[in-house]
Amino acid sequence: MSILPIRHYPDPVLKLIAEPVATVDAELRRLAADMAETMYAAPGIGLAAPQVGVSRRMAVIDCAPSGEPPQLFTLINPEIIEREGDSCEEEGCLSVPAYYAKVDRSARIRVRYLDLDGQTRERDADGLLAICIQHELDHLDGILFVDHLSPLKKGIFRKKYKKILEQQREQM
Ligand code: K1U
Ligand code: ZN
Repeated sequence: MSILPIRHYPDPVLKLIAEPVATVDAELRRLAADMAETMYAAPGIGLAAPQVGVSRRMAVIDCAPSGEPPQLFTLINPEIIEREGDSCEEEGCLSVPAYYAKVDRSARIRVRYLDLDGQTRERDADGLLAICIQHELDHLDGILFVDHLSPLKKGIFRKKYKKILEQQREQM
């Protein structure tokens, strides 16, 4: 398995609408394993294929609390088929380092997806898992969490992020 480089905003691959997966095969399973390794190494609780430069509709998630056994969840061609309630929690993104903001999401969702055997499955989610699924599905549609901010907050984000990138360049 390999740790893949994570693409950062404003990389254009993060703005693309990802292509549906046609076949769940060994090459896709290998990509899923590499994405999981990359997510755990980051560390993060989710990772979508466009974040490693692959514009395909697949994401990995593990929201297990630290110290508990891993609960790796791989979603291929996921779609949210039911939504209920509202939530507004702070989010981060491995493609937008060192920036965090509260985002409005649905509180409870039902997601339909293919698993790594190509079987169609459905799963209900709430709490952090529901938020993470919505965040990862946004990545598959070229949407970053900062795209949910008001124009005022997005302007503040752009200025802060420019400074974060400048500081990172100085440290290199
Ligand atoms: O998709 C991503 O960019 C991953 C992102 C997922 C996410 C985080 C928070 C709310 C919604 C979605 C992350 O994993 S950011 C890092 C993070 O949350 C984390 C890192 C270490 C320990 C625990 C959490
Ligand atoms: Zn993200």
